[in-house]
Amino acid sequence: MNELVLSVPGISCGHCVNAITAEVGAVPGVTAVQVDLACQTVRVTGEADEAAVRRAVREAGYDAV
Ligand SMILES: [Cu+2]
Repeated sequence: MNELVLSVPGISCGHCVNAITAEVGAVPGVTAVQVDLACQTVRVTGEADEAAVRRAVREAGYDAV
């Protein structure tokens, strides 16, 4: 992957943004994480394994659609 955009309906506040940014940012190969609170999307840039990114979102407590 170079860029992956996930829809994560559970994002509702700055805490969610911080939690997801921290978990996904820790995935090997991820170079940037942008969480859009208004659109409830997570844009991930880098050469990371998509399954690992999705797992990180889950570990943060959210479900990617
Ligand atoms: Cu929140």
